[in-house]
Amino acid sequence: MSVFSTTPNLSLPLRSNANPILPSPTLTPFFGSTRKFHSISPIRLSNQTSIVASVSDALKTNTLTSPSNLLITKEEGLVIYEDMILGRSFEDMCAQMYYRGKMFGFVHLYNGQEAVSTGFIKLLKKEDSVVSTYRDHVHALSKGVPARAVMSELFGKATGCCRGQGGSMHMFSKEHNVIGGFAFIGEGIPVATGAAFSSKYKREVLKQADADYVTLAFFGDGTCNNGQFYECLNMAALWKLPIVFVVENNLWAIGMSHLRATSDPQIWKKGPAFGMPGVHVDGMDVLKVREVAKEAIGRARRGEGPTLIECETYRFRGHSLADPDELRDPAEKAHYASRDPISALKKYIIENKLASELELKNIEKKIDEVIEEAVEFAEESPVPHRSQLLENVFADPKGFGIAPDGSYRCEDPKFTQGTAHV
Ligand SMILES: Cc1ncc(C[n+]2csc(CCOP(=O)(O)OP(=O)(O)O)c2C)c(N)n1
Ligand SMILES: [Mg+2]
Repeated sequence: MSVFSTTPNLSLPLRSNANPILPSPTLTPFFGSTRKFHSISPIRLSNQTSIVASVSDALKTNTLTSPSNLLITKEEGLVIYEDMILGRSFEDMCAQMYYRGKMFGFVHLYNGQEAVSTGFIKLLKKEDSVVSTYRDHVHALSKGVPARAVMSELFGKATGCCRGQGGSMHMFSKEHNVIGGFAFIGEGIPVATGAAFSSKYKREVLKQADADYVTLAFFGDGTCNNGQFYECLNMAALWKLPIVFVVENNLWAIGMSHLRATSDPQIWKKGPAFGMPGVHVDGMDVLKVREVAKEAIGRARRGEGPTLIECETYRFRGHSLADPDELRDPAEKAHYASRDPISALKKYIIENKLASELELKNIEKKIDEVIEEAVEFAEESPVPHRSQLLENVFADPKGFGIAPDGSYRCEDPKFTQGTAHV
């Protein structure tokens, strides 16, 4: 059963009452503290075929037709659980290390949003690419970058995945096809679109039959008010690129409520406007995320084009570790805390007897060790050599960073005093 039709069709989207984003007489907790959404009149239901469908309806059907009645196997459940625990524990350790002064600059944690990273990235092949934002540690971990390389990067050490030159907001790993965390919002979207273009070019122009690689572009709700988002939706739809645009709608852009910042809060609707499917999914439910992700990644891999997916999620901490998080309503925070995606998955696994409490405890223990080891590794690693400063800044640092005699100008004691002749 397809979660959404693959036939582009610009007719009015079919909406369902099961879709939690439908306007309702009482404000749904998802919409947080503003009242604006009340003013939008409900969209008429129709039987028209559409490129947008309710995920929860599709899942109901899926559950009924699946032979085991379960959405995942035991093995899949354990992989997903481990990845979500890894993301959460890693970020909790980051907070500790940040407040102990081990990291520099801004650090944005992902707690609460794990179902999105895990639900999507664990379905990818190694050759597939991921592009992230400044909230990127967990995307890198899900894609297989070792925790020690991410932690070391955060410590600014030479053994980090960017040799200490990127830091928290710029995770990158060529080996794992993590093609960047981006600090400027929206900046990663064109990069992801370019990666998807290169995959299509290799397959269709260079005739590399196995080049069916997919790119996932992750970004936030606030970023959807940025022009690069629209330009890239257009290009991706026009050229049928193998990309999935994954919006992590956590309701807030720093301290700006999504509802106050955008003319139409239903981001998924922007997909059909460009001729691609737009899907809305409960981003606190990893199994639902996984279902829509499977469909969208499959579509992209088959050459059927891009998809826009809006994941309704929530961050459990402030915008960054420098944010005291005093703006958001405590009732809203409590509501989402009660919908913790990790506890929900644990409940599903136990209730459906996919694994025992002990098996899950063992995973948690194993991850604790991984994180401890990552911190030790980062602590003991050397800082980068100063000469590394200019590497990857200029294609050819000679003439600027490198003096005619081949020495690095930054190693000249006068360089830091600002008196070197550069
Ligand atoms: C081009 C640009 N403009 C402004 C900023 C400042 N800024 C940093 S984070 C942020 C909010 C982004 O919110 P959202 O896209 O919802 O992501 P979230 O932090 O919620 O994950 C803004 C405006 C920026 N980083 N880049
Ligand atoms: Mg946001």
